[in-house]
Order: sequence, then C-alpha cells, then structure tokens
Amino acid sequence: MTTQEKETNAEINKFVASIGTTLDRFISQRQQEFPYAKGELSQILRDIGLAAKVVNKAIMGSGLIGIEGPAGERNVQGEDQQKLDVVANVRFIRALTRGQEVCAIISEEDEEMIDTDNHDAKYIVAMDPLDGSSNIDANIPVGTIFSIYRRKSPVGTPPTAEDVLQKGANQVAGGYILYGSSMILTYTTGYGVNGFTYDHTIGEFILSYPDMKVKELGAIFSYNEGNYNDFSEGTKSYLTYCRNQKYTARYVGSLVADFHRNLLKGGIFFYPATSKSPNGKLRLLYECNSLAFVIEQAGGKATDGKRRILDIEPHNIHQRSPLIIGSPAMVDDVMQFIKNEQFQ
Ligand code: AHM
Ligand code: MG
Repeated sequence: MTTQEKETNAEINKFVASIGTTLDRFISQRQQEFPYAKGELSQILRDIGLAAKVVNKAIMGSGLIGIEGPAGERNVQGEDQQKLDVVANVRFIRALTRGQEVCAIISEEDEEMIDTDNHDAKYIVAMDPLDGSSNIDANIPVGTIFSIYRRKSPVGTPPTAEDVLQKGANQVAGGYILYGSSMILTYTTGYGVNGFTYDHTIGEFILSYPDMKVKELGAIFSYNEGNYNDFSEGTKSYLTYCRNQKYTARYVGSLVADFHRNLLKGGIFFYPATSKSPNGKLRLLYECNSLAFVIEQAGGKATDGKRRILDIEPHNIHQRSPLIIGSPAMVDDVMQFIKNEQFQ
C-alpha cells in the first residue's frame, strides 16, 4: 500500500469508527432485565433522555435568550423559582405525559401530585427537574434527579397517595442527569449503574461509564462549611478526623455535581440536620432516594444517620431528610462518630 493509500484509509477509518453504544440500544439490550415490563420502563427512560436534551439546550442558551434569573414565584419549599426551574419542570412533565407510560408525577416544583390522565399506565415518576438551580446564573453545573416506581393502585384507575408515597427500596429505576461541561445521564434499574455522555454532534447519549463502582474509601469530603456551627458534636469530630486524614474538601452546592464527582473519585457527601433545617434540607423522594439507589448499586451507602435511606417510609411527598452518602467505608466512619447521638 502506498503512503497516499494509507493516509486515505486512515481518513476513512476516522469516519467509520464505532460511535459506541447509544442509550437507546443499551436500553433495548437490557430489556430482559425487566421481567414484567413490556417496554414501558424503557420508554420512560427514553422520555427522560429526550427531555434532558431539550433542557440542556435551554441551559446552554440561557444567557443568550434571557431565561436566567428568577421567575418571580416561590415553589412549594418557599424557595425562589428560577426561570429554568419552570422550563425544566414543563419539559419533563410534557415528555413523560406524552410518552403515556406514567400515571403520576411528583415534582419539587409542584405542591400536589400531578395526575397525567394516563390511567392505564403502570409507573410513577418522582423528580427534581432542576437541582442546584441557584447556581445557574453563575454558569455552574446543575442537574435533574429522578426515581421511577410501579404504581400500587389498579391499572385503569386514577393514581393515589399510596402510589407516590413508597419507600426508596421499591424503586424500579433511579438516576440523574448532570448538565456540566458535558451532559451525563446516569441510571440504575437494580442491575449496576451505567453512565452515558451526550454527543451533541449526533444528538445521542453514548455509554461512557459502564458498570460504575465507587471506591471503598475515598479522600473527598463535601458539605456546606457555613452550616458547621449547627452540626452535631459527632459530625464536627468526623470533620476534624477528615482534616487530620488530609482529605480534600470539595463542595459545588449542586447535589448532582457533588454526587457525581464523589461517585467517580470516591468520597462522602453530607447534608445533616441543622437548626435552620431540623430535618435536613434535601428531599427524600426525589433527591435522597434516587441517589441512594445509584450509590448502593455502585457499592456505596446512604443513610440519614440512623436508617438506610431506602428503608424510610415517606408520609409527605416533599418530606426532607438528612443525607450521608458515598464510599461505604467513609459512611461507616461517620456512623461511628455519630452513633450515640440523639436523632432529631
Ligand atoms: P434545590 O433543589 O432547590 O436546588 O436545592 C438543593 C440543593 C442541592 O443541589 C445542594 O446539595 C444543596 O441544595 C445546597 O444547599 P446549600 O446551599 O444550603 O449548601
Ligand atoms: Mg431544584
């Protein structure tokens, strides 16, 4: 082969190289993991992927088209709603409703359960459509967090409170999307954790983190230092231990970003109870449970300080919970420091 022919072949090879496994193909290949599902769960994951692409586009263009900043409303938590919170909420609700496989949605942005009118659908979605949105104006990564459950009430009837108030251990899928320097979708259906990076040139999520596992012991600790004076004595002692171990402190303030980094590198994230937030700040149904399912599937642990997060029986769709989550040996260490404390 002449040098010129070799160069031509190399050029062609660049264009015919495999693009990898797309999210769609991956979901189809894993269909056999859902014995009762006839493709409905796969459709929901595809709908979430579609909404994520649309939200990503809005985030990328937000500075240009003027949708950064507050929407002038407060959500059910009494927090300022950012315009992009509203955009993300509408996009995910629309995609899930039109996909027709979800009978009810609970969202951080909506006080009540949303009945999608798809009463023949078998599934429920709990979501925080745009987590960490107070960071959006500063161009700092934000995320979406989701959990999928099977309904308890009979198919063909309107969804009920019993359908949406299920403990995290009942999840059939959980995951998150990180809108960062690239967009990443990570999810589990209870058969390991897989992460997909969005290739915007072809409009597809490509498998980039197969079968993710968190390190047994990491060296990153993540918490809001401003809350330090409110922490329990055991928590403070654990932080002293982290400093003595020369761990690295990292805190973005976007849960998805902090969680994703610690999942990849090994570490612990905690948002304990404080005097301002006596039950912690984060929401059990659409923040703690989804990430607890992911971390357990990756070999890690998640607790509220006393109980496994996934075992907590919810009584309110917007219930908050303290969260300690990450590398298993680090979660065990925290538990040693706080084990004799009165639980709030
Ligand atoms: P949000 O859902 O209203 O965005 O709030 C949740 C966010 C998390 O992403 C993050 O871990 C936490 O709030 C940060 O809280 P704080 O600013 O108190 O440290
Ligand atoms: Mg939010």
